[in-house]
Amino acid sequence: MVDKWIHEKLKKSIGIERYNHSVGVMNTSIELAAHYGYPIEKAAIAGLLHDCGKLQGQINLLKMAEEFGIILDNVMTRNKELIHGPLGKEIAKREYNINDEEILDAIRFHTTGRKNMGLLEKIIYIGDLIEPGRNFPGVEEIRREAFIDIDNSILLAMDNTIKYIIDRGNLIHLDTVEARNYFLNLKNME
Ligand code: DGI
Ligand code: FE
Ligand code: FE
Repeated sequence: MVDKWIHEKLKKSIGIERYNHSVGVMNTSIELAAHYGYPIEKAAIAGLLHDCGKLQGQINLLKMAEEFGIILDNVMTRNKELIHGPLGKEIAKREYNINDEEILDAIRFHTTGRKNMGLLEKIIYIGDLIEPGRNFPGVEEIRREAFIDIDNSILLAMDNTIKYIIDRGNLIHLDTVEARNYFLNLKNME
């Protein structure tokens, strides 16, 4: 479904393990898109490319972000694993010729989420966490809920992630906080 050159280029640039995870996210995103009525092809490309910013080897993420004109806030500067979202958006544009804003936003916000997320952003956010290769305490419940109530599954996933971040003594990104508040408010308005 996605052009072969994209698969080959991605495999080289992020490594086989991360590539296999990305194929898992692509397949789960296709299932979610079919379930919730989102264009399958767009979900497939976004799922496959969501981690295209996770380049292998020793690279200076800060320098690369600066070269791409990405403004990093202090949480991103201090938690470098958060940079691959915004970096991935730029790489998808420049190296994989993606121009679709929904796909680019889904890549950009797949790690933190954000308030008012669109359907593709939700599909990729949750697809990333429940693809078949994922195995963490609580994943089964989130997997089930993803096909029942995607908003509630994201809330469960965010609570899980935020607890994990706190346990490790790390900073919580403001987009993550705003996203959780957004989904919690949605639920309480029902
Ligand atoms: O790239 P993946 O490993 O497939 O998954 P990801 O992009 O969802 O997450 C990468 C890491 O980012 C994961 O360990 C959780 C972490 N993370 C998510 N939100 C935040 C965060 N880390 C910090 N410090 N703050 C956040 O708000
Ligand atoms: Fe990621
Ligand atoms: Fe991922």
